[in-house]
Amino acid sequence: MTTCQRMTSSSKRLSPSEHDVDLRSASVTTTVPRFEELAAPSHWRTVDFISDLHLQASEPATVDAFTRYLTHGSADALFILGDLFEVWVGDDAMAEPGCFEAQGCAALQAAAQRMPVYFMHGNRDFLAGQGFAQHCGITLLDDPTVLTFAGQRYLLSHGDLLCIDDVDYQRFRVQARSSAWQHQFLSQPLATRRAQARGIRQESEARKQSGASYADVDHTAAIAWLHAADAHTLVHGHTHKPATHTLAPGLQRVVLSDWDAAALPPRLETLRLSAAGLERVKLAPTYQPS
Ligand SMILES: [Mn+2]
Repeated sequence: MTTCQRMTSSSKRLSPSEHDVDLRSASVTTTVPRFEELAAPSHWRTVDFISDLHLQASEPATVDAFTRYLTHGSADALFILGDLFEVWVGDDAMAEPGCFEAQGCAALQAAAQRMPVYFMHGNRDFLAGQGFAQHCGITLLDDPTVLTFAGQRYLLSHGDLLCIDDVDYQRFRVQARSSAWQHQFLSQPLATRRAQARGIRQESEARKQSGASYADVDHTAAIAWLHAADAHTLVHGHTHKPATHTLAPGLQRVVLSDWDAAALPPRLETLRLSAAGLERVKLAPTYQPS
């Protein structure tokens, strides 16, 4: 069972029929999805990529680090490639005073006044909708998207769709992308949705404690995506295994770090794109528990 991975991504623009999983046979292919295209304006000198912050009430140090990063960050644009929030149970959640969603949104709102902020869904926050985006002043981004920057094409994804070995998860992903599933979930009272999310989180923690392994990005599928996108570099998160992999001559996969300000040493990192290419930038932990 892969419950923790099942709060999965949803782009309402893709219907299950366009997905690469056949529910009847559970066969998973490497069908390449459609790409959104985004051309960076020429005045962008630096672009930051982050993902997998998993903001939640029980991790105030990471919430604080995110707020500080947005306050002091110097990039010309920010791309959040999924799982900014540990869970998103509906856009109405951010209206609850003092909740972690409200804190995260306030930080995003302030940052969006200074630079464009793009948000791609992860498998945890796939229910973040247009209400959230409009409230924060940010732009939702399809998964995957090709970003053209300084004449190069970068393929951006959360990464869960490429973990094709986890068939149970991919099946759930198709289901959770459907408007019927989302309507049913969102029609429940907020407190019920929060309780369900807590239950899922507990199962997820139990699975992590048990040492269960998770599927990783499939290299054949990643290469197929890159060829189809006419791109040389795939940037993704989700797996929490930051590394740069050469997939084939001239093709690479760059994996973003997750964030945990309370870990020793802290994991606080952005991937910065400039005309010189991609560079990992460690962020200084500044949070002092009171
Ligand atoms: Mn994820």
